[in-house]
Amino acid sequence: MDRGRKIMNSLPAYGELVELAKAPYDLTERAALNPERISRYVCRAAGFDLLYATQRMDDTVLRKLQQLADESCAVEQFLLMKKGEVLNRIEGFDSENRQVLHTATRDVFIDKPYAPDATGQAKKELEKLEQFLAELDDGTVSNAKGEPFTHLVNIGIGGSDLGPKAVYLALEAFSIQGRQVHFISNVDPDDAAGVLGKLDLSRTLVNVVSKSGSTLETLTNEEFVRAVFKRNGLEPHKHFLAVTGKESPMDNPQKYLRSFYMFDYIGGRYSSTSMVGAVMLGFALGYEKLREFLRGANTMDLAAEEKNIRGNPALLLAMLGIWNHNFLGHETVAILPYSQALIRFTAHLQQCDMESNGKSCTRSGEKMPYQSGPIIWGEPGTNGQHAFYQLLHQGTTIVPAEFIGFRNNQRNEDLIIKGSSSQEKLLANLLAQALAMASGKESDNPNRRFAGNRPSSVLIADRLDPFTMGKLLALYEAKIVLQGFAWNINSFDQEGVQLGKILANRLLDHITAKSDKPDYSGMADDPVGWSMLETAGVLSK
Ligand code: G6Q
Repeated sequence: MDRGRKIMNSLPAYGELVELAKAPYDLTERAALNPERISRYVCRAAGFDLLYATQRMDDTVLRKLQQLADESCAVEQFLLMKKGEVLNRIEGFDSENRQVLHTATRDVFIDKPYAPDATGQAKKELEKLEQFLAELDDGTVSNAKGEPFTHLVNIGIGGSDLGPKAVYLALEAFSIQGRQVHFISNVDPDDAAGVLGKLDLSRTLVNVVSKSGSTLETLTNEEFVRAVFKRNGLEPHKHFLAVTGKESPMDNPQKYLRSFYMFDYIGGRYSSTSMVGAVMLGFALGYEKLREFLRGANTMDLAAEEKNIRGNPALLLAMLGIWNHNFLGHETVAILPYSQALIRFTAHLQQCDMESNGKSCTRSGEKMPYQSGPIIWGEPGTNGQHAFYQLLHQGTTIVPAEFIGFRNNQRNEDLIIKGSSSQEKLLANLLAQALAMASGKESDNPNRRFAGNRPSSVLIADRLDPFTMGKLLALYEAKIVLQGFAWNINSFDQEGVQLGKILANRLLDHITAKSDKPDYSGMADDPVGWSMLETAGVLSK
């Protein structure tokens, strides 16, 4: 089988899309957004409605996007990924060289998982977690006074923080009464002190999460928090949990109340459904709701195998994103959830998308001849409406938007004020924004003129519960990797992050006088002008 790996602009559909992009569908024409168009361009799958009539496309563009997806074998490669193909590689160059199996962590409830070994390992960890959660519930595990643990502090950074935090906040409404999770990620001592200062430490678990077990911020914060526990007369090994890779420097069960593992083939930013997210989420929600969340992710992983772009929301979002970015030339994407619970979801996607697809070479090491990942940003609506939406409507830069909304609220508490509930107000605002961006508004007054033709998609589900959140997370993960396959890039490494880490460590060695001068080996001399910083006194206390 042709497994893709072709440069996207060499595919036949590419040139045709370039031509079509010269005159994209005009959403500002009278009746351009008619009921027929709106009902024609809805993708209904896995409990989501994805409305995309407000994109600048028509059937011809859609057919060509389908062709581009087919020619790049995006879905086939997604399936190969799930089955354990080594995809984390740049051919002919020194690079990572691994399977990419985050989907295996949620294949745990199906009879014939795609990657049985990886799913077997995930199951084992999940069983350990189920047991631990049961012991917390029945009091077998408790604090020194026999009281239950009520708080959990999660220490981790990047992929070991952003996804878990986004998912926890999304589902906090479903927490077991009396349990709360808190997060420390930055190596800023005020972050840690601020979080700890609010807690009864005697009833607090600390979950240290680091796949490598060697991340400076996380290890520093772990020591910091251990010192505070000791100062308060508490024994850290009776409060601290570890989630790490086997044989990492943190793989030392004596130091921890429990140790859980995640595996090499799960990338940090895709790790929310591994123990990285599961330990924290299981504590907060309980095992059954954790299962629902994983089941949701699995449901979307299956839906993302559909080859028809009209029936696969992840593929549709991916290809519409490519249309807007590569062909219509829009450089950023705003992800705008109309749900306060999704307050950190865009931040998580910022990492997942930009770290995955912010690449400049193809999987054969050639310089990218077209744009790879866009800049991702956004905030929940309606707050964003009172901040940056001015630019979305009238700015000189066009920003395609992805709106996310829910028909029902999470907490079953709402009030009709002036004829509508708050939830209805939220949804009405979301839809109004998408329509206004698309249609625009003519006026003789240039200051009141809205050019329109600002594309968006609207993703709607019934309610943000654990099952739906699992689906939403997996939908975006699949969108990101499908785009990466179409662009023919390695979406699973992050060399760009490593350089800064190395330099910071060398600089710290210098500051702590372990070396006379910063070590610039392998780099241009004094690449960031540290000697200048020193002369200017920036590095001294
Ligand atoms: C994600 C990245 C990165 C990583 C952090 C934390 O894909 O690899 O964000 O998650 O650097 O790494 P550790 O989990 O190893 O501490």
